[in-house]
Parts: sequence; structure tokens; C-alpha cells
Amino acid sequence: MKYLSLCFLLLILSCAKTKHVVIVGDLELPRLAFAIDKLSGVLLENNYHVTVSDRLPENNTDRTIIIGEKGSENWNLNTSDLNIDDSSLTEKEGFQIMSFGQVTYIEGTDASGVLYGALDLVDHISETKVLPDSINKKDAPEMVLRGTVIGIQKPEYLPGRTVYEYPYTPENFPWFYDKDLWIEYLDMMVDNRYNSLYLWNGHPFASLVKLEDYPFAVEVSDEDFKKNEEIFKFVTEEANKRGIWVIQMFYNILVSKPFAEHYGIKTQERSRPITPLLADYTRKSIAAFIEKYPNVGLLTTLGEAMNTIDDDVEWFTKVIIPGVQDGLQSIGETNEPPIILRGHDTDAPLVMERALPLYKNLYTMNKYNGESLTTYEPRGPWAETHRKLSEAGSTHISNVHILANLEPFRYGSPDFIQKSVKAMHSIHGANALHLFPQTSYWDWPYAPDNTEPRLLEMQRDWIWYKAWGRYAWNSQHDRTEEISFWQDQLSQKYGVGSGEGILKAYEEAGEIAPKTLRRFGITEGNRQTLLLGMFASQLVNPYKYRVYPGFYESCGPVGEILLEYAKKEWEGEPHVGETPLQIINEIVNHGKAAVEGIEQATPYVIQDVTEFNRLKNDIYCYNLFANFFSEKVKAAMLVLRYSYSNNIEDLDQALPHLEKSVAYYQELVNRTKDTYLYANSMQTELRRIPIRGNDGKNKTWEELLPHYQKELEVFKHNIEMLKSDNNDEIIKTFKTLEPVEVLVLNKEASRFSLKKGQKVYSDNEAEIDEVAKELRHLTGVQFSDKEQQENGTVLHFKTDKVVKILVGYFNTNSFTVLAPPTLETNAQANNRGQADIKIANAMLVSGLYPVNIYSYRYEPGEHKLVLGKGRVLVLGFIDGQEKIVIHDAGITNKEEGKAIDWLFY
Ligand code: GTR
Repeated sequence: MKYLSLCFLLLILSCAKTKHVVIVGDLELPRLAFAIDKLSGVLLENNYHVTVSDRLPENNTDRTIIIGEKGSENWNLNTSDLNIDDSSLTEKEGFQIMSFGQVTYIEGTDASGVLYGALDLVDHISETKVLPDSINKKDAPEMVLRGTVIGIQKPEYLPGRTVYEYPYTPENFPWFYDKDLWIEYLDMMVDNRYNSLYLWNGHPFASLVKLEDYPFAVEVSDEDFKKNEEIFKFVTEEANKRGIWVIQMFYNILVSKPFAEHYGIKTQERSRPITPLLADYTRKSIAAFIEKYPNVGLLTTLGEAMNTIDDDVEWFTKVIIPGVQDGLQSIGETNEPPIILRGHDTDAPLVMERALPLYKNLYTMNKYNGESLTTYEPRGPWAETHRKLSEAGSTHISNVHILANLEPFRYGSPDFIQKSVKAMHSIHGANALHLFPQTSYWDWPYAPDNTEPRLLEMQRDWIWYKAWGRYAWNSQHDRTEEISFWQDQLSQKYGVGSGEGILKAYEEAGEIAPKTLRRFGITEGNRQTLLLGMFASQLVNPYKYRVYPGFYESCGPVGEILLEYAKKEWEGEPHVGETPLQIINEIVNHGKAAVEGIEQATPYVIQDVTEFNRLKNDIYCYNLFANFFSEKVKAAMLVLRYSYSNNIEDLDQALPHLEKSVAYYQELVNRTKDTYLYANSMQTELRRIPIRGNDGKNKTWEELLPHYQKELEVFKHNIEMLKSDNNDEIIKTFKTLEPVEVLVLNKEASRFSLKKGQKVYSDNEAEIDEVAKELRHLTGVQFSDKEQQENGTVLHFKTDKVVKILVGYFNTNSFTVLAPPTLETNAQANNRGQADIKIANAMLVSGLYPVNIYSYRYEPGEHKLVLGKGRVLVLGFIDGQEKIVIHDAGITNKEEGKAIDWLFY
């Protein structure tokens, strides 16, 4: 019989000890070897003498742990003298632990089950310090995939590149090559029973594979290519030992920079059709990847650089799936590796319907509450998409994405998280989790705290990973037991007696950002950084900032936004569901209770004091944020009331609230200016709310404060103006925009002036009813309505100076119109400055909808502005240097009160 010893050094050190344990199991299997290593480790730490063997020693009288996979030869041999009933051990990754006399048996349904059984015993020994005499336990995870995400991405774009384009190199990602960091991360994962790790990147293939037909496509040096091979091998092997499956994510259609330069094309372009070259290159990249890494899974985003839904279907069924199949064929493999399809920026149910006949091993994934955490009562159209996908018959994965409303403060409400996981099952039909870092996704592995050295996000946010992992394994834990479980965890970390207060602080603070965003936010997307606050103008007129369609209906319980609330208040109508007033009262109470909790804990804290103080500061920050926000909402409510009452006293009453909100914000600045590097880790032009975040600007509270102070000053000034003129109807005027000459090259394109009575289409009688004064000098370009709906719009033009093209998008959800630029699903949607509405409600066209104006900036030259299918208006050209002050012209057919946000400009 073969005897093997593990951990020689430790073993020698422990020889003096008397208690002896034999661990028996198949050491050839990486997961079992890992499990045995962990068991040996914990036993040695607790003064046991350990020997390891792959077979049960003859005449063994020592304490013994036998581990093995149900039905395996090794297990059968080692347990032949015992009749173990394992008929109910059927669930994937399940295990049972049994004691008979001196022997503890750990049997798993599969290798991961054995590993989890062994880790369960490890946890037990760590806690009690002894190998139990008797233990009988059975368990299995509820969710089949429990995964975490690492972005191989950065807070800013690389020079000459755009969104998601980050080659894997030591220069870009030094940490990616740090094996100790990987081990720490993978250990954290397995400790929390995660079994899948997703690496996110735009186009990873050109860093990982070389193609015979496109040798020039590789975008890393030979040396870095080798490093990538080595680290990929290391990570996948280490992950596999821990029962973790590595999955590579990619966006479409992206090509590498050298590939694009070789062919004189762009790396990514939303309006670009599929070409044979793009298809061939991508198919071959995927095939080569599968050939090289058959055990690495693929997660596909059919977008954000994809033209139409038809293209999505074609790309998935004719490029991606065949690519995987080609790869399998070339290595003679018949087992289909799983492909995961994201619901983002596509019609995933349709794509699945077309793809399932071609490929069976498909999974689906969709964002849980969009890109934030807002509710455990999801509903509306997004819940519907989840349900459709989960009903498609494959495993459906819930994606807790980005967490734009939780960045950057510590978040760890087990209660909210447990309820969310329950909702994933019961409301969405999901049975798997895909978890983003709580903060700093774009800056991983670091946390946003201003410390030297930087904190690691995985360490800082331990409770985030632990809570989601725990409930992904079992969402049904009893709440009372959970309270004591978490209190114990926190007391162990910070000091006996501290757990109760800290848990209270986490759970109370954990309600603030979700409730605030779902009731007052403009989007759940990372276009908005909630914790930097919002402008009063955004509260009183959110639609001017383009409320993301589906957000209010999907990301929270039924309720009212401020505009509806104010109208109903004025008209004396009853309110429905969650109201703004209710929420501001609640968040202030949560903030107060959270502070009570953290202060109650303080005297007990004797360990990890520095980290506790950081957590404490975060709790104070949440409290200040809640108060800042609530005061601002109170001001906004009175301003909206004024829009109905025209009574200046309403504004007088609003003023002290706005003043208080600025005072709270000042305190928030004091608490964050030395403790945080930034609020949001994505520091590009994609950040729009509360304010644009171009070039790493406007990412701290300190930078935002002067803007909020100015808003207050302007408001005061405007009230004075209203009073002094003794006239409560001041109309703010905006500069009239002057046209510039541009040569329109579309054949037969006629132009129309922006005047009442002008026809906007060549084949539709719709006429301009009313147009904002500031647009009246401009001339639009007339297109065919039919053509726009069937084929989209291409404006071909030539300009000898920088120009802005004003494009009118209809303010409706009708399927006949083209949706405006949408950063939530298209990260390129601001590449020409077109992401924001410039003039809301600028025009009315008979029989159609109010029009919002956006602008696209073009440098001198000949260009094509390609817009998708659906009605849209090209309304003229202005000088490229012209800055349009964003405003609402108020020309709408809706009955709601007039736009009142001018009071803040
Ligand atoms: C976008 C977001 C990106 C990315 C993307 C996605 O809205 O701005 O950061 O997360 O969604 O879902 O892939």
C-alpha cells in the first residue's frame, strides 16, 4: 500500500502530539487533493498528527476520515466493509458526512461535493478545535452556479482606444500576473463556496490566441503572450482544484486594434453590419480559444457594438456557436462546453429560441436590478424578461451588476441580500448567481479607500462575498438564526459584543441607497453615481435627463416619483404605493439607526480597529447622505408645489431645506476628502449623473460641493428676481441657435425650416405644430418616414468645419420611433457627445410625439451619420463650438405642470 505524506514540515512539527488522524482519499483528483490538504491543515493547526493515504490502511485503529466521490472505484474500495446508504445523495455538488465508530466518512455526489463536505468539516474543526466524535450531516447548494466577476478593465480608456478595449499585459494589469493574489482570491471564493469565476473584457482573444490566417491580430508582445498562457494555465488549474470553473466574457463585435488598423476599419462600431471578414475572424478566434482552453467557458454579450437584433441572432448562431463547434472538432471533443448568453442589449429570448436547436448546452444571464441594487421586490418588464429566460429550459443566472448606487461605501446587509436571493428564485426563476465586486469594479483589485498601501477590494468587502455566497448556497436560512450567525461573525472579527451593533449598522445603512435610487434616480445604470447626490433640477425634472425606460417599473415596488406625487398632492388625489415622502422619512430613520448601531458597537471593538473606524466613517457618510438627500427632496417638493400654486411662499419655504442639504453635503465632504479616492471607479464620459465624469473629473464629493453651492445661490437669486419683479412668471430665454453651412450629400434630400406648418417627412403629412424659439433659424433634412422605419437613416454630408448636428428623438416608447442614444446598453453612445438630451420638449409635430434634441459633433470632412431603424428627425447644423445650455423648452402635449427646473439655472 502506498503511503503519502502531506505538509512534511508541519507533520514533523506535530510528531510530538499524540492524537493521530488518517485521511484517506484519491489524491490523483485535484479537488480531493485540495480537500485533503485543507483537512490536514486544520488538524495540524489543532495539534493532530496527520497521515494521508489513498487506501484505508490495514488493521487501522486510528481516527480516520475517508473522503470520496459516490460510485468511484476509490470510494467503493475504501468503504467496502460498510453498507453506506447514499441513495438520497443525488444533488449536484451535494455531500453527506457520517461517523461510524472511529471513522468519519465524507461522500460527495461529485468531486465538488466531496470538496464541500471536507470544507464543511474543516469549518467545524476550526470553530470547535476538535475533530468531532460523531457528525452526521447532508447538504447541497440551492443555486447551481455561484460566480464572481473580475473586470480586466480600467477606470479610464487606454490611449487611442475606446470602451472595453484592454489587452492583457503586465503594463495594463500588473496584478493579473500576481499568483499570490490569485490564490488569495480563489481561496476566498472556495471558502464562500463560489464555483465560477468570470473574467470580463471586450476582446480577450487577441491577448490569448494566435490565428494562422490573421497573425497580425495579436495585440500583445510574444513575451506577454507567453506570460498570458502561463497565468491562464495557473489560474484555471488552481481554480479547478477549488471546484471553480473559469469563464471568459467578451463583447461583440469587437476586433483587436492591430486587426482594425490592418484593414482600415474601426475596432467597434454599433451601426456596422456583419461582414464576412468580421465573422471569419471572430469565428476563428473563438475556435482557437476553445481548442486551447477547452475547460474555460464563454460568456457572450451580443452587443454593445452590434447593429440589429437580427444581427444578434445571426452572430450567435452563425459565428459564435460554429466557432465553438469548430474548436471542439479540431480537438476531437464531443462534449459541448456551456455557452452563456447575456440578456444585455439584445432580445435574449429570441436568440435562445433560434440557438437551442443548434446547441444544447446554453445558459442565460440577466441583470438582477439593472446595474444597481434597488429591491428584493423586482417586477415589471425586466422581471418578465427574467421569467421568459428562465422558462426557456436552461439554467438562468442572475447578474448582480456593477452596483452603481452602492459605490463606494461598505455594503453588507445580510437581510437585504438574503431577500434578494429569494427573489431571484421566486420572482425571476433564476437558479444561479453572477456577482460583481461591491465597489471599484473598474479599478479591481483595489478598493476606493484612500489608504497606503491600497486596500484589496476582496478583503474590504469580505461580508459582501460571504453574504451572497451563503444565500446562493441556501436562501432559506431562518432569519433568527441568521441574526446570531452574522453577529457572531462580526464579533469574531472586531471583538466580543460588537456584532449586534455592527449588524444593525450594516442592515439599516443597507436600505438607504436601494430605496433612494429606486424612488428618485434617473437610471440604475452606471451613468448615474447615486452617492455623489443629485441636482435639484434632476429631482424636479428627471425626464430631461432621460429616465431609463423600464427602470421605475422594474426596480422597486409600486410607487410614485416626485412629479406624480406633487401633482397628486396639489390635486388632492390619493397616493399609491411607496411615496417620496415616505422614503425620505425612512432613509433618515435608517441613517439614524445605523449610527446608533455603530456607536453601540464601538466600545467592544478591540480587533481590526482601523478597519472598524473606516466602516464607522462609512456609516456616518450614509447618514449624512440620507439627510442631504432628504432635505433636497423636501426643497424639490416645495418647488414642484410652486409650479402649481405660483405662490412664492412655497419657494421661501424650500430655501432653508436646500441650505440644509448643502450643509450636510459639506459634512460629507469633510468625511470623504481624506478617506476616499473616488466615489465611482468608471471615470469616463459614460458618467452623466449627477454631472459628467469626463477625464476622471467630478468623482469626489469635494468636486461636487461647489456645484451644489452654486445651485443654491442661483436658486436664491431666482427667488429674489421673482420677488423684485413682483411677477411670478419669469420666462428664461435661451440663445437662438444659428445655422452653419453643411453640404448634404444624400440624393434627393430636401430641407425644411423649423417653422410651424412645415412637413418633416417626404411621405407623411405630419407638420410642425410648435417649435422652441431657439431652434427657429435652423433647417432640417427631410427623410422618408417609411424608409426610416424599414431601413433606418443615413445622413451623408460634408463639412469644412467642426459642426454639431441636431437630431430630434421622439419622446415616447412607441415601437415606430428610434430609441435615443442609450448608455445603459451602448457604451459608445457618447462618442460624439450625443448621450444627453440638450433641449427637452423642443418641438411638437402633429400626430406624433414631443421631440427632444440631442447633438452629434463631427470634425471637418465627409461623414455618414448612421441611425438605426425608426422615426427620428435631423433638424439642422450648428457650429461645433456652440454650447447648448441643457434645458427644457416645455413644448409638450402632456398636461403635467410646466417645467420648473429653470429656477436652478
Ligand atoms: C453598460 C455599462 C457598462 C457595462 C455594460 C454591460 O450599461 O455602462 O459598464 O457594464 O452595461 O452590461 O456589459
